[in-house]
Amino acid sequence: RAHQGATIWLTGLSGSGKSSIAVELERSMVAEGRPAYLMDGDNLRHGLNSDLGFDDDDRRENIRRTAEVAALFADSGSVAIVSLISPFAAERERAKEIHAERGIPFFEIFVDTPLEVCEERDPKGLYAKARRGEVAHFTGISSPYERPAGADVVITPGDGAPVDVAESIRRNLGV
Ligand code: GGZ
Repeated sequence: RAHQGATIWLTGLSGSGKSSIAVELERSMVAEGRPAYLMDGDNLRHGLNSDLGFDDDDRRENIRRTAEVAALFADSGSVAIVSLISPFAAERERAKEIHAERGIPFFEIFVDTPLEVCEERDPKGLYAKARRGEVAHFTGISSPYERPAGADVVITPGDGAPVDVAESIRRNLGV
């Protein structure tokens, strides 16, 4: 194949900024003629995963399906960019294994934005709703987020604008 595929998996809280970074990663690669495709949790939940909610079992299934689809894209030579809260360490580990079993490079990016910052941003008002008890199982409020221990890259709010973070991730990973 002309291109070696890979999966870049961004994990972090709602409002952490992972989607903004993911968009810049995709834009930057496509601008160079590198096949790249963004899979965003929020969007996948309108189609492929429209039957899933936010309890633990549904999140596990959400992560599993997305990992399988990402591996297919990556196997075709594309860079699959996944932006999913993916709060459970075991399922992120499984996503990594699915790729390893098929010899596909897999990179985990932890967008480590503190809960207080995400809640302050609250772009969709979901944290406020969760605090009022109007959204069940909200990550960071009423549902756990297990922080990754061995991420390939960790991003914190001081690291700069998404466009710059995306470039530094690409340099760092050599993709
Ligand atoms: C977390 C929720 C919830 C609950 C709706 N908990 O910031 P957003 O709005 O645009 O993206 C979030 C998205 C999370 O879906 P994921 O598929 O990434 O989650 S997971 O990997 O845990 O399966 C958020 C919105 O959906 N949202 N309800 N209860 N986020």
